[in-house]
Amino acid sequence: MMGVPDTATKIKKMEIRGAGKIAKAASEALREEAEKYRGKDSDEFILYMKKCGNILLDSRPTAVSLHNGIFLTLKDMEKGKTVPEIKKKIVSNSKKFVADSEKALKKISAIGEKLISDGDVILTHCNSQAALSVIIEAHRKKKNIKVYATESRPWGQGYISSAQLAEAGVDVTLIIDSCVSTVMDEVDKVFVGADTVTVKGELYNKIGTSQIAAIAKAKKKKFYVCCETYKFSPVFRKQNVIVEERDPSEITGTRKISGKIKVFNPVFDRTEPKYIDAIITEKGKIRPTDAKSLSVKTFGKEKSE
Ligand code: RI2
Repeated sequence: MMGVPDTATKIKKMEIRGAGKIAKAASEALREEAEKYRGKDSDEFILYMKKCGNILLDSRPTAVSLHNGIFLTLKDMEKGKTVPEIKKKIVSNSKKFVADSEKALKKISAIGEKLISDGDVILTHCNSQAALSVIIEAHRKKKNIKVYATESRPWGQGYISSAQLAEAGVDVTLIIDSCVSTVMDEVDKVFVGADTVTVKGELYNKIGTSQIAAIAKAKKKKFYVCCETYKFSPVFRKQNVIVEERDPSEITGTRKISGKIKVFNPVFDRTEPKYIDAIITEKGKIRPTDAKSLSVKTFGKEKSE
């Protein structure tokens, strides 16, 4: 069990990573923090939990899953009149959020695998549990598929994806990110995850995703996004999505470079809706143009407009 500060540090350092995993870890940390709270004053408790939520929120700025996970865990806590009542609400919200996330992944895999045909060559980028669950489900359904997994520099999440796919028995080939164009002629479909989907249907996902989408479009290949609805973003409707930039050393590693050279290390990029064929969620397969109505259904009109 980890408290809020430990969880926030682990998320910041990428020891816990992936849009879904950070949201679940944040929700569980809030639950733990609530359970161990010993004070008696309900107003102080609410303030304390909000502070905890903000600490977690600051750990990574781009994935709206983190915001939504925290929001849904602390939702309606003010309705509790006493500390035990507030605790009960937070604990049940958190359990529901984590259970719903797991159920959502199962539904996404069932919906998404139908888009995969026997003999398909698939490309995936970075490490998305939602995208991998779809691919692995297709394999489980005995579809003969081949997967290219990009290395996903600088963190190399493609090594995790390749290992997970190989472990599941999928025929997987690891490629460097700049090999995407080379293999795209052979690829039939691209499946990626999401850190944030805006109400305009734009996708924010691992750096390099937009290049892959553009190459897929140019070569008339399908491009699918797999994500739970808590990655849809009512909060970013007015403000722009903040794209996280991380330390240059993540790119340069141990190489010595001149101090005159600047290094730019954005973690995510924006893929325009026109490149996306469909977004696969637990509520069904939608077009990017339907992102707003799904957001309204999920988070309410007021938040999503
Ligand atoms: P799931 C990851 O971010 C990748 O961008 C991945 O596509 C996305 O989260 C969604 O992952 P990072 O934490 O929630 O590796 O589908 O920077 O697992």
